[in-house]
Amino acid sequence: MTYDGTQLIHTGVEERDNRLTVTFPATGRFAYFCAIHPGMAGLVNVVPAGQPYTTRSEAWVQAEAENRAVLGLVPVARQQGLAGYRQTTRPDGTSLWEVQVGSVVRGPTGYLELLEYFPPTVRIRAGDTIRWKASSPHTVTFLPAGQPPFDPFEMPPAKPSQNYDPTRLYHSGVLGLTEFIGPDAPREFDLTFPNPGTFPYVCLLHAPLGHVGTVVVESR
Ligand SMILES: [Cu+2]
Repeated sequence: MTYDGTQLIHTGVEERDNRLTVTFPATGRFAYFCAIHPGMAGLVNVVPAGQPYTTRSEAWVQAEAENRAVLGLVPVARQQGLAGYRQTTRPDGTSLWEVQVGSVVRGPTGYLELLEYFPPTVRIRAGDTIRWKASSPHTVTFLPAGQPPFDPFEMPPAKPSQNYDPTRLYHSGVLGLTEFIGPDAPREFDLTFPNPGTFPYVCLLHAPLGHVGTVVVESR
């Protein structure tokens, strides 16, 4: 594939673990970006013959500076994520818990996202409801015993009942695809937990990176 700035090159989202090889026949500065992750952008600077490339040590120095800038945003992102954690008592005495999914902070050299549920473990009482809210791409997925993880872009959302039943699959679908679909993209998922127990769940996009959560339900 060659790119001179006049045509579209798009990997798509389904071709996972894929490789894209592009040849740049013309000099110039060519910007590219990830259509899913806001602020994830790159630039290819094609210099004329005879001009030096970016060396590995230059790239390293720049990356280190960007790392320092972005890691300084971690406390801000954590605070922002936990700011979305709320408990509301409903007329019947049960609680509605709001849990933010992921927390994005934009900085001068890019953006930082914490791939977490805020908080990762929620302790509630039987009859309470949790509402998860995502403004970036994540899932809330409760896999029944024996069901392996799957590609969340392939499987439609599943909510067989409002009351959580651990023998069934509950899957929000990919929430927060706002940059991709637009403002109408689904952002929320809620479930009621009628019975005590400990129920692990995962984000199918980021579970290998540690994006997992637990709901601990105590008797009322
Ligand atoms: Cu995630």
